[in-house]
Amino acid sequence: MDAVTSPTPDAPTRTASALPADHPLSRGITTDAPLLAAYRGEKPSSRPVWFMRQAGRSLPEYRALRVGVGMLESCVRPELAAEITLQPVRRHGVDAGIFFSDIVVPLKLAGIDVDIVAGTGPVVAHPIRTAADVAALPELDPEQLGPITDAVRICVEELGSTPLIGFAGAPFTLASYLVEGGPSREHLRTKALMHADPDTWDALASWVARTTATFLRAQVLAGASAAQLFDSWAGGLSLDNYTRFAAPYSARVLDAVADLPVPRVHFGVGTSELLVAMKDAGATVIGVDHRLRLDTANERLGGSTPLQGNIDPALLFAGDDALHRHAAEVVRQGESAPGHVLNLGHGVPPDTDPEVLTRLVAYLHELP
Ligand code: 1CP
Repeated sequence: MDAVTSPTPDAPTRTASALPADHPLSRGITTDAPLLAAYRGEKPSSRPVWFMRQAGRSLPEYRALRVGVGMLESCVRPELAAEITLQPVRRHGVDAGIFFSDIVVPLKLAGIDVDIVAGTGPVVAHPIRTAADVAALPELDPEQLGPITDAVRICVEELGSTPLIGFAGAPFTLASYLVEGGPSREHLRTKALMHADPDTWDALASWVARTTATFLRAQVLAGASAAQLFDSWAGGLSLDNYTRFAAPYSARVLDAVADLPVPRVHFGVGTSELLVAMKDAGATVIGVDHRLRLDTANERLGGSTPLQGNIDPALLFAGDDALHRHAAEVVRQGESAPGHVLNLGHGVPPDTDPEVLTRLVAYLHELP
């Protein structure tokens, strides 16, 4: 194999030929950003940090913009979605923007009757539970993603050398909302469907994989410099069930951007036993939640995969001394991996004091 033209999964190529000429990576604007260097397993010029759910309710400027505007409505107004994406970058000085949208946005744009209900999360009007329900699902046409690609273009123009991370929800997590009809703790109906009617599960997970892959690829082509797949609820599956019913469909989504020279980050909650399978699905970076030490995660992954994570979000409420001590320990454990991007073990809780986050970023940037 020719090492230049055939990148290994751990080392995305730095050539940007598969991207449009005006993409930040084609223009070399974000190529050497600390985030991307760490994602490639190289030594970054400074320690990169960003936070999952850094945009949103912890920021008063977000709450002000959202007055009278529904969550999904805000995602399809390009100027608004771009402004919300930029708010935490300006305020905290983080090393990446995460595109402001939601994992259910491509479902909504495809024509599914889904809404995000304040205080609850995504709610699906007509849950998808039978072969007939699945057969009636509408195909997403990339043309329907105009508001998304417009918003991404505004974001990358404003972000300059700070990379934008595009994202999508993984098929298992998204299918769980479709089958359950809303947020669920145990995903009982979803897991029952897999075993009771594997053909219908295959058709549903295949539809979700196509739809969410279209959403992810559109963001990367429009200017995102990295892609993250969120399989938030995969930790509810055993390794056997994950490998059989979830990983093949996540692999299709990651494969949909594998020809593009962007890192592919794969994250889930409670996925300590699934990390190797999540990497084998085609990820180049693994996001680790706060339940597993990063040095242990690195060992499980064979020491060849850059990691992202995993400050416990609860420590954001423990005072700066305890938080910074914990963060320094996470940094130390992350040093075992070929590359490390600081993040939380899950999203920023809505009632977090944003100044705690700003001080945490400054502390991490100053740490020797
Ligand atoms: O800064 C950012 O990260 C903003 C972009 C973003 C992302 C990456 C949002 C905006 N949502 C997501 C991903 C997302 N959405 C995930 C994966 C990440 C995770 O595990 O946190 C999931 C599971 C969802 C589904 C969802 N949307 C929930 C969870 C519900 C549950 O099942 O517990 C919720 C509460 C939402 C609404 C939502 N999405 C985003 C925001 C800012 C909000 C809150 C809406 C509001 O302001 O009222």
